[in-house]
Amino acid sequence: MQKDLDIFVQLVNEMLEDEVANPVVVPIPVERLYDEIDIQLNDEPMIDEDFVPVLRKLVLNTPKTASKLFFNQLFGGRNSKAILGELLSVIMNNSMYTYKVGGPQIGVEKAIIRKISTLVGYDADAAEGTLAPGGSMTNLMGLLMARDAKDPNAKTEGMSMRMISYTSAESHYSLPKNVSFAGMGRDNVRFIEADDYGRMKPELLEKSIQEDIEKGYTPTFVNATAGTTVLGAFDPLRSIGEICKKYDVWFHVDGAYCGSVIFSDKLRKHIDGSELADSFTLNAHKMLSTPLSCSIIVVREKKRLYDTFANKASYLYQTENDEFNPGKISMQCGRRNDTLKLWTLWKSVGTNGLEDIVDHQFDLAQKARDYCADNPNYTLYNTGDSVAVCFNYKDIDPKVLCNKLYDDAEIMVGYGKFRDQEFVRLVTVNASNSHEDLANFFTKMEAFAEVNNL
Ligand code: ABU
Repeated sequence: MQKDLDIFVQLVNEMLEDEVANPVVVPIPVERLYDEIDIQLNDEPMIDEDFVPVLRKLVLNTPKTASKLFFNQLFGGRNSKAILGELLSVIMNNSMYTYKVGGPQIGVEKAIIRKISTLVGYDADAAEGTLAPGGSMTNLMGLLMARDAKDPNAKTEGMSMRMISYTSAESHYSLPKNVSFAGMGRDNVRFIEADDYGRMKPELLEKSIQEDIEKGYTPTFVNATAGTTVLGAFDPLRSIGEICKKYDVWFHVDGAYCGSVIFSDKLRKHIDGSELADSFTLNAHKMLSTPLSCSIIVVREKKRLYDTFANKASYLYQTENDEFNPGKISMQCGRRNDTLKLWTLWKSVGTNGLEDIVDHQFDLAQKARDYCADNPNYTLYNTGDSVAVCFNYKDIDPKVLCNKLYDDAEIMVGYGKFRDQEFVRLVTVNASNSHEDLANFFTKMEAFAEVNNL
């Protein structure tokens, strides 16, 4: 073990050093990947003297998602206290189904679930929650509970009614996928038009629900988004929640991206009405800076989790207190410890520190938007509180710009689309970035466009 730990420390140090000198990796074309790095598996063992250089090459050629020039996806950065927890959870290697096997780690998870439930606006004694490997999965859990709440026989006898789900046209792709997994049929998803800011129009949601009722269908699940994937927009939760209550439809909030505004006094207004939600997800690996993955779902009534996910297994549940046997409310059997990294971070910075992390990202985005707004070479496509900055520079095709920045190992940033308009989507979720780092992004990108005659 010690020898491999030494290799680990050595490689991490090399990687961190390299990341400063080369913040963006030169991409290896896919067709050359297996020629450039000895990835393929062999029958014969490899001694460390041969193996470590291969491992080093693999590590150093992997995209650097924590560098100051990574703005490509909805995660990034590196928080050392969170990493400390993550590394310990790997070494301890508990599975989070029972108290017998997870011990105090289960208590850590439950403490986090209680606190998040309270911040969402739930009664923590009535609420419950768990984790799954990513927002798509926690959203699926919300959907499955909605299906079973509407028809408890669905899980034993299969579907006997046409259950309809509703989501904004700007929401994450997991919803239609999950609907098919749940046996509810992709054709039974209604994509509700969003307004000019990318927020679901509640009046169109209500109209769509009424139309389905008239057709004899069963409105079952409404997915509202706190932080849409491209624009980072917030659906109006209170209005949507009231409609759900009126028509007895499960109200889920996909806050995977920006649900972490629950920590911010200044920004919580964007999820006003969250307490009306039946279920609420948030990904700490997005705005809270933990390593992937840390996706949490909290549910207003704990019974809902048990109704859908409870299971029996005498070989597993060998202690009495099921409250501390979270396998009973999980989609998984073996489940890695995804909460310790959030706990080590939370303990060390306090709830106020998490608020600072969240606020800082919005602040970075606002400064970047101000820069674009003040510069005639830029066109901005989103305004207001959002950790996405959607813009075009001069009349450069955003696809061409982003792809060339990537190919030339300059900057990792992606593009997105709202309605028919395509643009660069700069995401400011790396909380260790400073205003200077954002300024550097623009300087570098402008110089690159100039030099390359874009
Ligand atoms: N849920 C992650 C979405 C990926 C992205 O747009 O960055």
